[in-house]
Amino acid sequence: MAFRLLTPSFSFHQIESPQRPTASVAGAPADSSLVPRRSANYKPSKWDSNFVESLESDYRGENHEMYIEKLMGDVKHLMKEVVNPIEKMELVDTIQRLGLGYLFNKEIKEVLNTIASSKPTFKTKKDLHAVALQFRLLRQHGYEVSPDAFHEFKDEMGGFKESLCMDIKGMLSLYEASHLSFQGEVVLDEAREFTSTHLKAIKGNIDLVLLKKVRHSVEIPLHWRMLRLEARWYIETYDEEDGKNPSLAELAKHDFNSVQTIYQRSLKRMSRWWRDLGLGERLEFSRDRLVECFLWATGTVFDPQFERCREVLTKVAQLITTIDDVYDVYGTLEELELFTDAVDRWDVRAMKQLPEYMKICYLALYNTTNDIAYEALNEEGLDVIPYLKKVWTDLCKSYLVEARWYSNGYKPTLEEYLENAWTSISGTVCLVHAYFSFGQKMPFEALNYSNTSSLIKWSSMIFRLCDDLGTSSDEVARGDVPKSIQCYMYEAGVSECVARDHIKYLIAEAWKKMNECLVHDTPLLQPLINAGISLARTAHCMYEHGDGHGHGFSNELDKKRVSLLLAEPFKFM
Ligand code: 0FV
Ligand code: MN
Ligand code: MN
Ligand code: MN
Ligand code: MN
Repeated sequence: MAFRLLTPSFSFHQIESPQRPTASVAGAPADSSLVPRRSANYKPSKWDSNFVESLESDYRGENHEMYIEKLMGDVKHLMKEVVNPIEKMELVDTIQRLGLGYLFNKEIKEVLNTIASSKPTFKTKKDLHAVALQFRLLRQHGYEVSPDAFHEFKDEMGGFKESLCMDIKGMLSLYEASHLSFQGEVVLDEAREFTSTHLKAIKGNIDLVLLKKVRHSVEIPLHWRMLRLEARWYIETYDEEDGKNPSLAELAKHDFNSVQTIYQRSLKRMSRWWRDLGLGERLEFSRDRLVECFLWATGTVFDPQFERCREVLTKVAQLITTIDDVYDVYGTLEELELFTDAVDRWDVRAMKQLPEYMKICYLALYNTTNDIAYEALNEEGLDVIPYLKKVWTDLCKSYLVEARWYSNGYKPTLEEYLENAWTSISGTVCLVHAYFSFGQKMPFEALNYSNTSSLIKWSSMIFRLCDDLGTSSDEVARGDVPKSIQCYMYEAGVSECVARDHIKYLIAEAWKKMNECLVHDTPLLQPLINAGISLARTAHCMYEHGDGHGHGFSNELDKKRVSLLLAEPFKFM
């Protein structure tokens, strides 16, 4: 594994006045207005800060909380009442899809323990939906479970039985289950191929709600979907189902609204933070994407109780966005060398060596990071500065590698590109900051566990590959290093279309490696594992219709999604 967060050295504390010949001799260019610079023509933010800061929801107060408590009691009762194992699993699945899983952790665990320890009956062994649902739920929750049961559904020739095509519910379950595969689980690769072909071919004349679910899933499978948006969609879909449970439907809407209130409160704070910082206005060439960054943060860590973590992620994502533009759009190579060196020194005196526009950027980074570290020290007694400094330094060094490649016209191989690009996408910066912001005292050494570093690496890889699919056309047109698609086109001599398919294949392979991280016996790391998976899911969502981040949701569909998530509560008659 190439990635290791080694215990950082404390050398920067000891060195009082480091000798940095490049920095002190070169200094800032005399007149930076004479330097030719690229432009990305980024549009201003789509979200007016007055609008954002005026968001106000009525869903708060004691009565509302008491009503939620009562509905929760109904649902717990329901979970006890249901005895049929298939119905039990369906109930768990529904609760999770409605976005309510976090309220019933204990009850869900009990159900899954029962399911995991009971032997399948003859009847359930033949029920594709039951077998697939059981596999998906158990694997998602980290139980050891084998996909061998799916061989039951094959014919003598070794393929899946054609008669399964009649069982659309079963096929849909198998399709969703196949996305939880590990490397080498061939039966699940075959299952994915088989089900997606048949599900895509469905024309209609089936139950309308089922058809809606099929269309939704073949677009993006459940396992790859950003949870909060999925909850919003599913709450609406569940309402149309014949067999819905009214208490569950009601609870889902009320809970969604109450979580939305928490998000709004945070978003307003973040909007003020960003406005007060004034960095977006000062650096006109850079993307002002605070609301989008908040969406990234919400996608990555959605649990209402992790408010601090979401706010840290929002700040970090906006700083990443700004600094990425410094490297990709505005900065000259000489300036970027200086900035990278300054971050590596992590010393406020390093500002002296920077041009004006970089000074403000550097100090914003330095102060914000130190504030985040202050909170971890104050709340959990953890000195996290060496870790935060390390991830920022690694990020800037990987940005610099790309800037040098661009400046030399160098075309890396796909492998060489990805070895750097999984760092330059910033997933490590996000996840390490998240790790120290869950409000628990997290052990430093756990960042080096092979499971943790693998999770961070493959989550970042998916993030990078999705980003390249969504953003590289504009980047290459503007002037940038070849991204994964272009690297593969040169290397394999294929068309863009073929290269894109190859990148999609790499995304699916990366998911397998990340799924392997689900099985672990360190409950303390569960929030980080959830965040890693959710970051990858959010990347799928942000780049589904192109560059959702850079273009700031100019697409109406994307814009509507933000509004549903952050601004529009469910209404009641
Ligand atoms: C960089 O986009 C950017 F702003 C990202 C990755 C979003 C920030 C969100 C989080 C950190 C969660 P761009 O496509 O310019 O990135 P590259 O690396 O391709 O320059
Ligand atoms: Mn779509
Ligand atoms: Mn960029
Ligand atoms: Mn970049
Ligand atoms: Mn990009």
